[in-house]
Amino acid sequence: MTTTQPSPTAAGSGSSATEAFRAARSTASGPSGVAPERVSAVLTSLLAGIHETIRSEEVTYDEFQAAKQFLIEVGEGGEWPLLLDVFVEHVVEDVASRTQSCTKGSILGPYYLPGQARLESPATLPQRPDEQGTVLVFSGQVRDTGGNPLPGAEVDIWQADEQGYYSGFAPHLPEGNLRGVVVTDSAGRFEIRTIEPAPYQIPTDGPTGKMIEAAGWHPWRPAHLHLLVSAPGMRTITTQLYFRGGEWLDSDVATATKPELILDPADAGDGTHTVEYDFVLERP
Ligand code: MBD
Ligand code: FE
Repeated sequence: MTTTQPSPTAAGSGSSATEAFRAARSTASGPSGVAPERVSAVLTSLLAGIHETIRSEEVTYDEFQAAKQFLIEVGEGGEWPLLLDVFVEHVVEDVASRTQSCTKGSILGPYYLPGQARLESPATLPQRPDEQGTVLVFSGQVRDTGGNPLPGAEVDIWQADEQGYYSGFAPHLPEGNLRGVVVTDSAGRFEIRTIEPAPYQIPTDGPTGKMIEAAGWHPWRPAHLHLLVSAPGMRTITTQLYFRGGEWLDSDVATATKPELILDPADAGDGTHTVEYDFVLERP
């Protein structure tokens, strides 16, 4: 790949995700404490899995110390959100989705930033005057499980640009670029004008990237749009949408694709792509 832009350094992306996570966490109204029985049950099971791996793989002292060094570097590099979201979150989402009958979900990932520009539909996502990439007009409707449209629903969308970089996590991009909260109209409909993102590469110069390379894996996610779709009284959907025929669709490093979440944009005849996708929200 030839590019005139700086490469996605670990310092510019993965580590900023630690600050974003801390900021979100400090305002979250999560559980204040977890019962000791629960802590004990989960920890016992987690440790049993690690112990069993050491026995079955006959892990050596050298390998144990290398693992310790790696974990220290993940923390120092601020890459815990990146590492956990790429390799663990998809299973948490899978378990959470067992009780859902709304539009399929996917992982949140490390690059969500709250408080973006609120835009009436039809909307154009904030972008640079010379934003590169195929124009995509993404429209649809937000409904409840009874088929009733949800006016005033929020479609919070964020995505990488045509080089695979996220604003807020790549120093050369303006704040809020390709991020926005689009509000559905009186018919529950939204229309969002944006560009098609590029696939995302995990920064190769940080501990997560180095681990992937050491294992001989690839560091790519297929091109995707991130979405949080919400309405008063409804369960918020966290999901992602992908593109038919896109590279890495069948080998996402984050294991976060689902067949129901693949868009198939059509050419409008002028090089612009259009696509429709509807969201169904359910009550909590
Ligand atoms: C991403 O863009 C992403 O969506 C996830 C889940 C992990 C790393 C980068
Ligand atoms: Fe992403």
